[in-house]
Amino acid sequence: MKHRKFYLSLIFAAAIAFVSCGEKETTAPTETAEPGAPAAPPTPIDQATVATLTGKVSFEGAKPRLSRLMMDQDPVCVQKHSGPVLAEDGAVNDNGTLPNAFVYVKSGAEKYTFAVPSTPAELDQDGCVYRPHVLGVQVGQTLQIMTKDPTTHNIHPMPKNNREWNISQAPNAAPLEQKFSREEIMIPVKCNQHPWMKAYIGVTKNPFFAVTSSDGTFTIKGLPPGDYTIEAWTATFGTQEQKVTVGAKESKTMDFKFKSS
Ligand SMILES: [Cu+2]
Repeated sequence: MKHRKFYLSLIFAAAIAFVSCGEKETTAPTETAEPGAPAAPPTPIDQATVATLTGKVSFEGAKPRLSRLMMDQDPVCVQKHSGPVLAEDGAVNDNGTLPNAFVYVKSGAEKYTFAVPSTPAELDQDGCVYRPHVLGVQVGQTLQIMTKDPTTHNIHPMPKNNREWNISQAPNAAPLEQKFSREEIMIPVKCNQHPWMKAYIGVTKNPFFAVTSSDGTFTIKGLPPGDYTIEAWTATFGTQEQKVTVGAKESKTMDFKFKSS
């Protein structure tokens, strides 16, 4: 009987050790654009003819109740905030518009090849939340991930169309640099250490995207004259698309209206 108890407790201890290990880290060598494929030169675009698209993403109906992010398991995260922190998915701005809508050219720009921006897109971790909550990068563009927190994060994008990876980042560690090789709307990002941490990355082949902020507006500049399908993506209220034709030097507006489901 004594032996049995001993073995049972051994199994129990092993199980605990297994669980506390959590998800294993996968190493992620930086991806280049398309493996083996030479990068095509960018299509020349006459900047004197480009158009601008601006608009607003609004919301109609009852605002969802936002859940509180429970950070208690890591006191360091709690200490960085002066009060409760609410989830960002489903948030509605005071003026009835939506923040964190990803508005982008879904089709119409395929005939162009665009230069990959030399400046990296940035994803920060501050107070154990991702900043920004929603961001866009171009295929092949460097995404730089920083931390301001005195705790270890484990950044874990969960793509369907790109390669999945997760990497730990200790306090004061140098920024991580990663690239995505295929377009994907949207890649959810979690943290394996802090289950409430959430972000979304839109990976596009063109530079025509914007994220709405506290006023719900967006601006997409530099559009060559032509026909486009524009999509507005939201984490909570679905997606909508609209078609637009822009002429040379034209400034057009396009508004999206989402409703409570
Ligand atoms: Cu974290």
